[in-house]
Formats: sequence, structure tokens, C-alpha cells
Amino acid sequence: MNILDELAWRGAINQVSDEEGLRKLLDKKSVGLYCGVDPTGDSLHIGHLIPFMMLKRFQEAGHRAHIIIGGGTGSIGDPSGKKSERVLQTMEQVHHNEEALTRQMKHLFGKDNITIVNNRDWLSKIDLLGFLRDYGKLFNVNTMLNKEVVASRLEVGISFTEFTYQILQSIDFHHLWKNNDVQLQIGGADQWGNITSGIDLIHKMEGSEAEAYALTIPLMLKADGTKFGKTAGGAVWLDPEKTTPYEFYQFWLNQDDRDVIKYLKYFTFLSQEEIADLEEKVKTQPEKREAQRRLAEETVEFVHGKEAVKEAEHISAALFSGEVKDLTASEIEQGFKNMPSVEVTAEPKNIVEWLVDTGIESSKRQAREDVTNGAIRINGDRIQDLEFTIDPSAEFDGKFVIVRRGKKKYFLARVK
Ligand code: 629
Repeated sequence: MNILDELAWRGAINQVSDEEGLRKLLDKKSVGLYCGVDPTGDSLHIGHLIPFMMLKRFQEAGHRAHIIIGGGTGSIGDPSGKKSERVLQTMEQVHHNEEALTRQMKHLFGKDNITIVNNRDWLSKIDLLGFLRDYGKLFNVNTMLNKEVVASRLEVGISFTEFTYQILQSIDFHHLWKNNDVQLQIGGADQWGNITSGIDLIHKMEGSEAEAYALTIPLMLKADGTKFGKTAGGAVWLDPEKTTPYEFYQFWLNQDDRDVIKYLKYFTFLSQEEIADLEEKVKTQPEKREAQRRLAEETVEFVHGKEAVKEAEHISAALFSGEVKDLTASEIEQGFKNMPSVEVTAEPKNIVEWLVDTGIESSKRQAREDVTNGAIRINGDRIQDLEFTIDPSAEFDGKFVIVRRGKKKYFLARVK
């Protein structure tokens, strides 16, 4: 199957500049393609993953994928999708983010022989007069004003700096066209204007026969109308320090039945047969959530590796069953990141007093009642003896006490 048919099946094509031409080119040769990212933050989030996983699909189909880290463009700021002018980042921020993103990209795609370049390398070498003479003359201000990104900002205003952004991204496309034999740029739907502006530049500089194409991917929508990729805690990051692999796993596990197949197509490399099989299971046995589990496993493995999948599954199973004793310290840190926690001393104490001291129970009366009723588990063991002594150094290398009240409510006591 042609890569374009594969992407269409995945629901991943929003617009293509010349589908016939691109299809022919992809059948004929190994096509160079790229997608860019600006260092506006120090980590990618799952919204970024979409076009970059598409790059990998092209690479696997025998094409040559490139990534631009926008050290140059990132010091300007893309007005696309922004309702008002950006505050410039300091150059220190840009450098810092650029390094972080490059590291992440290498971690995700480095092993696939994907070429990673930084547009500061060429954009910073263009001098002002060269810019105006060599590029400025080829851009028609009317055409630039008509681009959605600029048109939508005319009321509020847009600085000359942001207005110029599309020229920089166009110079990039031309640069890779000329030096890396790149004929295709991909990106999210918001990038259409910037990408087609690059095609125009290539045609003006290299002749109208020069082959250059645009392909954009639809904006990700959720069945319930809320924004994709956001949780109560904010964006879902690829950096394990920001979003732990366990949180990342849970994010995917909790997706709606109405969305899960679409996500399997976008975010995994599972085959059409495997996805069709999971689609059937969503219909016949939705309660098993097999599609969601598969989605969670695949995405965690892709971003964080096999070991992280095992850990996330171990944490989920332990928290669900209540058998928490064999969790490792790192698993506890991940699993309890968003649960209430308290600090305690290592001093052993009567269970009723300890529960009240830690604030887990509001009164001794309540504590006694919960203990007697069997609602309290300490480190996985149900304790019903009111005389029980809690020894905070007993488990987990003396670092934690895990308390569960009732079926679901967990507390983590960290030993000082
Ligand atoms: C130089 C810079 C280029 C080509 C692209 C770029 C970056 C581009 C941009 N992209 C978004 C970003 O950096 O702003 N001007 O966060 C983001 N992108 C991934 C997808 C996107 C897009 O990295 O294209 O649509 C999000 O899904 O918003 O020569």
C-alpha cells in the first residue's frame, strides 16, 4: 500500500498541495521530507507526537525523514494559532529549550537514522541586505497578508517580526530542498500557510517545475468536544520528569471508547488487522478496555521504553488490587505523584493516633470506626486491631507508609 493510502486510512491527511504529483513522486523515488518544531518549551507534548510519528511512517516506507529544530525561527515565534503577539523568549531560553528538544528527538528518533538539523545554522548567517535583496523581493506583501495567520491578526495587530515568520520557514524549506534533497514538508493543519509559502519560494527561486509539496494533518478532536492532550494537570509531556510514565500510561488508558481507535491509528504502529481486531473488541467487550490498554502499552513503550510499560502496569495492578508491598521506591514516586501525601517521623505509634496525627483521619472516633470496620490498609495489609503499632520504617526501606482507606482512597506518608 502506498504511504499516502496508509496515512489516509489512519485519518491523518488534512490537505495535500498536489496529491497526484506527490503520489507519483513517492512511487518513483525515496523522497526527502521534514517537519519542524520551535523551541518554545523544554519538552515536546503529545500534540507534537502526531506529525513526528508520521515522519517515522514515511521513513519506514523508505523515504528520508528530517527534523528541523527551530533555533532560528524559535527566536522570532510563529504567529500561527496565536491570537496576540508573543513575548520574545530570551536567547538563553531558546538555547536551553533547543538543547532539550534536540535530546528528546534523538531519544525518540535518533535510532531510525532521521536527520536532525537546526535552522539557526543557516538563518543566522543571512545579513539584512542579503535578506531583503535575495528573499524579500520574492514575497508579495498582499499574498502574505492574505495568509490566514496574518489575516486573523490584522484587527489586534501583528509586529513586523511575526509577520516575517513565514519567510523564515520558507527559507528553511528551500534550504532543505537545495541541500538535503527534501521535496515535502509536513505539519499540523495550522502550518498550511507557512508550508505553501515555502513552496512558492522554491518555485520562484528554482523554477515552476521544481517539485515541492505540502501535507498537513488534521487537528486532533475529541468526541466529547474538550481539547485533546490536556488533563486537569495541564499538557501531557513526553519528558518523564513532567509527566511520569505512569501518568502517561493512565492518560491513554482513560480514553473514551469513541476516540480510542482513532488514537490507535495516530499514535501506534499497529497494523490495520490488529486495529480492526481491537475495534471489534471495543464493540463486543468494551468493559475489558483492551483497545485502551493496548494504546497505553504501545505509546509508553514508544516514548519511555519497555521497562516503563512493565512499571506502569505493575503500579496500576498494585493500586487496583491494593497489594502494594512489592512496589519499588520509583514506582511509589510515580504512582503517588497525584495522591495526597504527608510527612511523618520514623517513630512507631499507635494506629489510631497516627492516623489522626497525619490528618488522614479527622478524629479518633472516625479512625477507630474505620479501623474496626476493616476500611484501613497499611502497606497493603488490612488492620482491624485498634492496638496495632505503625512502624514507619517497617517497609519500603523505611521511606514510605502506604495507607488505603476504603476501596480507592490512597495516602502516602513519606518518612522524614
Ligand atoms: C521551522 C519551524 C520550519 C518548519 C516548522 C517550524 C515550526 C512551526 C511550528 N510548529 C509547532 C511548534 O513548533 O510552530 N512553525 O510547536 C507545531 N509543530 C508540530 C505540528 C503542529 C505545530 O511542531 O506541525 O501543527 C502541532 O501539531 O503547531 O522550517
